Amino acid sequence: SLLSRKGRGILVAFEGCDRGGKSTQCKMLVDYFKTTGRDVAHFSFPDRTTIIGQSIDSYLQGKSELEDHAVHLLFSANRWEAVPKITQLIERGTSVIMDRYAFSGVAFTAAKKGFDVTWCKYPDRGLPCPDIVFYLEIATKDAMSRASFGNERYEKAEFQERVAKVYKELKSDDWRVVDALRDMNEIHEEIKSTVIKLEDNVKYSELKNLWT
Ligand code: FDM
Ligand code: MG
Repeated sequence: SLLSRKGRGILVAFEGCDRGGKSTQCKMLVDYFKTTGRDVAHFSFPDRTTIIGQSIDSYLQGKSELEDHAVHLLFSANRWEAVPKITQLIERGTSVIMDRYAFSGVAFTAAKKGFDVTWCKYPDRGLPCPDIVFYLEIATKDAMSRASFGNERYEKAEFQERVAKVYKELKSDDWRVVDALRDMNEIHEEIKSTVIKLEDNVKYSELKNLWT
């Protein structure tokens, strides 16, 4: 596809267990992009505003039950339905910062009994591949001492431990593991400098496809 003269936007994903500060760091990075005049868009998954997202939201709040494979596919479909928007933004030079992505999809489902990572990855195979993934690493005991988990499905210490184990299997060279226990401004500085270094390298390259 044609890349504009200013180059494409970069695709950044934030991942990790609950209470690692993903949303805070996402917001800080988006604000940094805005204040420096870069075009930027912010996505969070699940996107609870779509029809698919509403079923996911109801499931997460425990208001409805869904079969485990079926809900896995809904989470994936909720990403695929955003792909036309994401690719158009990237191609037109807007960077996209995502709070959770396919790695959450795999980590949270594969943490359930009877699921394997290979099966879990398949529906997300071919999605736009993030240029970089920031994994905010936090031990479950530290996450729990930050604030008690809420009432949503999956917000339990034992399950989060299992999720963390799957994330470890998913790590690749495009991941930066960030120690989430540090001061949020310090973490932001580290993320910012990593993104700045990366920017020029990816601007004129094609976006890759995930897990292909
Ligand atoms: N989650 C999130 C999944 O189980 N699969 C997915 O594909 C995604 C994107 O949904 F417990 C889980 C992770 C978390 C919950 O996420 C909602 P937020 O970040 O707490 O809204
Ligand atoms: Mg949550």
